[in-house]
Amino acid sequence: MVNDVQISKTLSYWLRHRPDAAGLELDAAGWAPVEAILAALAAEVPGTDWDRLLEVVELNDKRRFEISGDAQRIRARQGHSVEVSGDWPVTPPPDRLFHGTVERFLPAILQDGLKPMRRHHVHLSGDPETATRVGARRGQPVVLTVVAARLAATGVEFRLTSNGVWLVDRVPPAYLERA
Ligand code: HQG
Repeated sequence: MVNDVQISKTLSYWLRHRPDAAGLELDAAGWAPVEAILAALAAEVPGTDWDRLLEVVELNDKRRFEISGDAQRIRARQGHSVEVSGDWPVTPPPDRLFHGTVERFLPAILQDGLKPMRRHHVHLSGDPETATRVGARRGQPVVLTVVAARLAATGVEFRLTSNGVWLVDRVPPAYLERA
């Protein structure tokens, strides 16, 4: 039996990185037709239907996916490597935001700042606990504080997704402190 996490990973892969792998095309804002996703999922995981998809989307630990109001379309809320025009609102950040990483990346980060790497944006968390969990995906977590309000005052745009992730193009080293 394929579990929800496996289905979620498959959806992330298609909706963030490789829509072509499922024969899908995303629109400019990252939406794919639910019908096409269901057809692709059913080919991968026999028996996956609308109810199962809804369960995976609704029970998802990080609310990674969003279904449109008319239930016709689905998209990943963030994390894309394919070109999508994020339409999250520019939002004034709090004084401080947090980024979880690991020690081995620190020399490069302190020299070049935080870069989006393979994604579209640098992902920041609103609290250090969440950032700790993000860093822990790669090893012993290290949490960096981003002096966000001061960076925003220089004209850098911060966007807030509907599941509470802060997105920014990059963070220069002068705006980073070790938490
Ligand atoms: C690091 C997951 C060297 C950065 C998580 C990170 C999050 C640099 C890695 C979301 C660097 C990129 C995002 C530089 C940044 N030199 N390394 N200049 N700048 N890095 O996965 O923030 O489960 O793209 O510290 O929970 O780890 O996918 O970003 O370690 O919310 O929904 O390069 O992804 O959510 O890694 O994670 P990622 P992230 P999901």
